[in-house]
Amino acid sequence: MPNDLHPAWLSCLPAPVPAELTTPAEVAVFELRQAGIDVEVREQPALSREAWSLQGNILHGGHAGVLYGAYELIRAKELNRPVPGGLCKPYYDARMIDCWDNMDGTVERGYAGRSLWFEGNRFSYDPARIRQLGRMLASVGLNVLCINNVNVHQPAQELIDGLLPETAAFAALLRPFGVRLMLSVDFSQPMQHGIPTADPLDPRVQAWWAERAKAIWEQIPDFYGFLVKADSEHRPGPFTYGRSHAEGANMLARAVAPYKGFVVWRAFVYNCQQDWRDHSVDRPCAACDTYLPLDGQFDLNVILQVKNGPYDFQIREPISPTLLALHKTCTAVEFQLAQEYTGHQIDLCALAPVFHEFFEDIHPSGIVAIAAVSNLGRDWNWFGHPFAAANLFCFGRIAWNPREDPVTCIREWARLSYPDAAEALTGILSRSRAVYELYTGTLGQCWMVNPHEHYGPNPGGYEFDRWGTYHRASRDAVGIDRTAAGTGYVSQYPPELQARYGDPGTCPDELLLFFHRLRYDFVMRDGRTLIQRIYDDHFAGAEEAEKMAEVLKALPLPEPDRTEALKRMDLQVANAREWRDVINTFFHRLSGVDDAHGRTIYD
Ligand code: GCV
Repeated sequence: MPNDLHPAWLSCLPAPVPAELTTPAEVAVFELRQAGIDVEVREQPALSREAWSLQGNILHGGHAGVLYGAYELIRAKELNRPVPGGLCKPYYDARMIDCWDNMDGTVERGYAGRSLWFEGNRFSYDPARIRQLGRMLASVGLNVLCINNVNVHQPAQELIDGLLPETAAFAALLRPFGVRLMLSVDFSQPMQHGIPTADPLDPRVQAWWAERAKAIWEQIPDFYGFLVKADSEHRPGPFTYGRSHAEGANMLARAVAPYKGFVVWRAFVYNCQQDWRDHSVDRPCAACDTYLPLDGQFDLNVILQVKNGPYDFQIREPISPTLLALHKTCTAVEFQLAQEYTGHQIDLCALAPVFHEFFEDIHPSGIVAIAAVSNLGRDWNWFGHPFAAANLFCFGRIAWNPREDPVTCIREWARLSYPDAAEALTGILSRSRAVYELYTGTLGQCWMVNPHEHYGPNPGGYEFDRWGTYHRASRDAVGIDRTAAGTGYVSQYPPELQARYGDPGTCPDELLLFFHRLRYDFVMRDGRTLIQRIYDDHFAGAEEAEKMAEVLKALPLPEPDRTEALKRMDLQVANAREWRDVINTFFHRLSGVDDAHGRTIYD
């Protein structure tokens, strides 16, 4: 395939970065030269590692800053816009991509083919493609890559053990791009080495991790640290030993502290064995209930990584209250670029508005780092859908500067990638999340999706299951009452948000059924009844998807991207119709209320 090694937004840099370049400064010089930009690169140890500034025709920068500056200069030239003045530096020190790659070559929730670096339970990759990946990440300012699934399956434990030399060789490929390696670790790993426990307070366990950390940093001096999914969806963790997550995380943090390493500890902890009959347990409450009592107990090199919303990457969720409630803990927000619940990289769903909305509800300084689950894979175009590349691009731009405008980011990506179709594509992509939301989960309804696979409609799919993900639709009403009179979830928010969300009169329409259980005859702000709004939104979403397909067909896109995009668009249109008809029929059968406009609802 023509694009094989090239992400479209870097097509102005046709030559691959040569293997003999080993530092960001060398890569910066090479990239500027091939872009025809006559600027001298001067690395300045006095500047912070990632900062840069352009003074006259000298690009000054810290160790990786010179490379970030070079890519910004190249973008400015391509987009015909000025280079930002003054000192430029990222808002967050850690801008991470978490890959859920398994060593057998599969990718959990991966929609872009198999793993880029694992196959047959070992490392297996084309070094040129990994260098290209490093370039792609650096070009949008991303600087940490976790290469293995948070669900650590054998033999991924070997990455910090028997396979450490191979892991180190892989890390070396990313180093010239300022990208640091992170690994997911299994909390119970010492038990595979003759230690009968993984209790974090046991000195043998502590010594085992300390020895591993020493071995890792000896071979990978810029290693970032460990990512940990503990006591979550059956993964081992400190709860087994009656220990808290602060005790578990701090044990690892102390092992990595001598090397200035970090422990990124995921807060995705909830009861995944819930009884659907039990209305007293409300899954979105779980993270705050677990971590608020521990606020202030985590070591400074522990970063508690919290998903952006309290559930699990649904098309629309309120900001996670955990991120607003913790004031003495370092936190990171985790987004998902892999489109698990947002269309599997078949349906268009540009996520930049999701990142942007998040920062409307939290001051960026409330968290210390930012992460996203990868949408990359071995497919010829890296992302399955050629336009899914926009999600990595925009994530990088917003991770660098959380105040970046989402449409500007999308437009930049479109202009760099498909200059002849840029404006129309910007229009389509900027609307795509809203359209996906209309035909799938409008008004904050979550989880009406096919179980396990998470593509396509199934309103009963999770309703009588153990995952704590219910809509509880009945003959008269739908949604969960999460006010003080209901599950009380809303009280986890600061007062201003409690007031906004707690009253159906002020709660944004997009979150209405997330916070409230409402009758179908509830009258919305726009005068329509709730049931009519559900019908209207699903009809509108499917119709917009059809219109998007028409616009797309007319765009002058290069091949093979055009064929791939149109093929996926056809699937999206079919998916949107399916969602429209299944959801509308579901509610019509329950409520018995006809559509006010007499459109077809299949009973
Ligand atoms: C890696 C969801 C996904 C799982 C994922 C989990 C997580 O439940 O469906 O595949 O596991 O989130 O974030 O840990």
